Amino acid sequence: MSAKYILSLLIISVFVSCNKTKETKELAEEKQQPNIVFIIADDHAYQALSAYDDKLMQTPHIDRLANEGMLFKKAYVTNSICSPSRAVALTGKFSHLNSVRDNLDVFDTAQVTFPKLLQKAGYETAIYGKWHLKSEPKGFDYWEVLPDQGNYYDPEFLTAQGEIKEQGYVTDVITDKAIHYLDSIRNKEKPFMMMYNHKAPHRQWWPAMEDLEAFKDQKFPIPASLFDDYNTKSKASIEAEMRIVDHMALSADNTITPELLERLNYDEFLDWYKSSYTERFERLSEEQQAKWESVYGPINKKFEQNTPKGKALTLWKYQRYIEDYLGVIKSVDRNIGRLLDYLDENNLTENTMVVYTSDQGFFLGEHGWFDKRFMYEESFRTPLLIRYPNHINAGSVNEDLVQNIDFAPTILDVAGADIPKDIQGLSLKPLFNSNSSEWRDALYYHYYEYPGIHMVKRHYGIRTDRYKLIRFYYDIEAWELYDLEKDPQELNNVYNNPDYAEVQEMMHQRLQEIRVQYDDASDELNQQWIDSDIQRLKELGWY
Ligand code: SGN
Ligand code: CA
Repeated sequence: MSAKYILSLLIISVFVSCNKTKETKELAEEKQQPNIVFIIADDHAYQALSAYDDKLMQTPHIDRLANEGMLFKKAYVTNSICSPSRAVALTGKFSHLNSVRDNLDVFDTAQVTFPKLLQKAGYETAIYGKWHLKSEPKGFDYWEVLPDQGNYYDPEFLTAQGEIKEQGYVTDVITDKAIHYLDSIRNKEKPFMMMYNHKAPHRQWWPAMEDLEAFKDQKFPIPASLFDDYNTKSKASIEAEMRIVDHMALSADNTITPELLERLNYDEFLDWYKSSYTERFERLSEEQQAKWESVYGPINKKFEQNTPKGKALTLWKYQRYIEDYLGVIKSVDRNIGRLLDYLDENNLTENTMVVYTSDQGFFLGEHGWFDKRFMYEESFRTPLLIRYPNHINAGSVNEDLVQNIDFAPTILDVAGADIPKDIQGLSLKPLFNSNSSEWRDALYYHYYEYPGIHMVKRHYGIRTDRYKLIRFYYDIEAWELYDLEKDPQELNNVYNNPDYAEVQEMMHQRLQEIRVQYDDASDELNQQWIDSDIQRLKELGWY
């Protein structure tokens, strides 16, 4: 054997073995199922998340997910209210198919959910924080969830072993639990999927002690539509009970003490709010109460000396509202930072997809409102940030129409699990590399909780990239059409405007198609929902 021959054999074998190592590594990487941290905040408006908009506050820790991953600019929900939205996230199906159309419905845990499918695919699953689906969580190896809406201070948790009460501020406590799971509970041989769901920033907005003064006296920009008179809209807007000036409680929401309100002969429209304020206050320790009074005492004093009326009251309440709402988000941001630091310090960042979203958006004074429920942008749209190193380029932005029905299929896809055929959402994975040219061109929406708190009428509708068509029904029959390009604030309903005749016809057609596509086109079934909802309200004595 010549030296030349031996040398070439050597080179070939080195090349082959290198290639083999590469192949095995690639295969292993391919097979390696990523961990998933799925974060759903409650009522977090994109207007209060600086990756979207920094006019109100900075959220540097949440922003990390956009800086190191992808910011979805057109993410929406199917039904802008808590329990329905969570049921959509778990199932990938619209409300009429997943058993939860409003906050009174009980989630049917016998149905297929993405956590159950992940368990079958070899994952360990856990959930900490807000659940709000009434039935006991299923499909989770570990769970500790807030009963119903939960409490901000010293919150109770439901666990497989029964109810427990913790000390501390809810956002810190949920994060402690999540980190404890990652550190000491989970099976480190398995990939994990952890839902880490915040109560914050849900009403009533009680910030952590350290954030009580975070936004004190900061002047916030006034939304252009704070004094909207809804003159082109249907009466669904005027009849909704969510105007800051008329329906936000001075006590429970704006921290004016019930004693002061009584002294001022101020007739709070619901006595429940006063007792709710007092009950919450009594949950605080003496030390916390003293701190609370040191911050809110002077605010009460000023209010007494110079009680705002009329337009000044709207502006005063708006200011108080935003101060506390943002204060509550400060703690969410800080705690997301803690969790991301934990992932960094424990070598988990690289192989973990982190998703941050909210159960829906929120009105921060737009149209004079707080709360959500409407198909208007501030409530329909929701934040969505996804970091997935090596799969999503840092700092990317997506502008496709995505929706919370897409969470379940995306997570299953990323985990390498099969996506059931009856899931209605789409995996977002193809969007991770680019804005896909083949993507849906419209979103469907359906809201049901009426009559109910905030009195937002039942409605459904469709949104394309440019237009939105809404039908309000039940004790009203009204259509609204918006040109979102010309009127992004939705102040000018152009339904029946001759200039939009063709658009209107096209949108009616698209709406009918999308109702058929998502299996929600039966007026008969819709009437049955109404009848059973009203029957339930009567049984509860609420109607
Ligand atoms: C509570 C709030 C409402 C809110 C619902 C539903 N009132 O009832 O303002 O719309 O929850 O919110 S409160 O004074 O009790 O806070 S959801 O996010 O759970 O759907
Ligand atoms: Ca919510």
